[in-house]
Amino acid sequence: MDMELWYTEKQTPNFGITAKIGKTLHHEQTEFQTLDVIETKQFGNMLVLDGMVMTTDKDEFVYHEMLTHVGMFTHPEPKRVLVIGGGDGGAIREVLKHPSVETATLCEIDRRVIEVSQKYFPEIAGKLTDLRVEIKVEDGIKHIEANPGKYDVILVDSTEPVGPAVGLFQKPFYQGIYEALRPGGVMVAQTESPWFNRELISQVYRDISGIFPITRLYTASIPTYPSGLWSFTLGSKEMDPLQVEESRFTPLETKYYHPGMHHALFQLPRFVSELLEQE
Ligand code: AAT
Repeated sequence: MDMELWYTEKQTPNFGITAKIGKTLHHEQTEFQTLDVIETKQFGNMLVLDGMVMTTDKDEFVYHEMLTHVGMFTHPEPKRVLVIGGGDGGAIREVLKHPSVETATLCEIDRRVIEVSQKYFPEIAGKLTDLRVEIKVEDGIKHIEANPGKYDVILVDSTEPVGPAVGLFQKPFYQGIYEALRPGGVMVAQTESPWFNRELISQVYRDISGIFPITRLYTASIPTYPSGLWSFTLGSKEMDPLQVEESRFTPLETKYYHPGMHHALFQLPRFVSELLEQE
């Protein structure tokens, strides 16, 4: 008789997501976190850090495209781009689709995430060997401090605010990002679920609004992330993403993002936009 194996991520103390699984392809305790790669029947290979789903073969495109292209098209000519976290390489792959990019720097704290992704997620990590890519294995907070005025776009592709990622959700880090950006610079951070992380979204929006002249929030549907609805917060020094002209959008091969949705993204459902009302 076939044994049925299921994996559950307890996303909150009261709710979770369950997937039928095949083999566990990899398991280790790294210097920073537990790292698992599991075969799932529905979503292909799944990367799990500290018991939380980071990415899967089947739905990774939504997260990586949406983290990347909204900010990249908001900047008039992004040449130097930094991804903080994102050791699976998915955001870097999307960044490289923009012809203006000269260097795409990945700053990932855990070398093992990069190495294991290259082995089990070739479609996601495949572009990490591109000549424009520079890999720094270090803490994003330190990297930002050491590189003022260097980047055009900074994408924060971080784990949830636990362990080494706690500081990546705090105001001094966003101030550091502001300083690491050149004039006209744009940042985008993944900012968790509007269902389960309401205070965090409000707080991050308030913090980024206190630093950047333009702050915008948008969402995307990501089935394997908690609640399936995910938020991203964009901070911009000059350009409002709502003012991006049609002529700016060069055609890209994507599966979720397209220029026609760019302006509409900022029309939020009411239960999300109310998170952004500042007292
Ligand atoms: N696209 C991949 C999805 C991720 S991975 C987030 C990465 O951030 C991890 O590989 C982790 O090692 C790295 N990281 C954590 N803290 C730091 C830090 N201080 N500096 C640099 N890298 C860091 C994120 C998915 C988020 C949503 C999941 N529900």
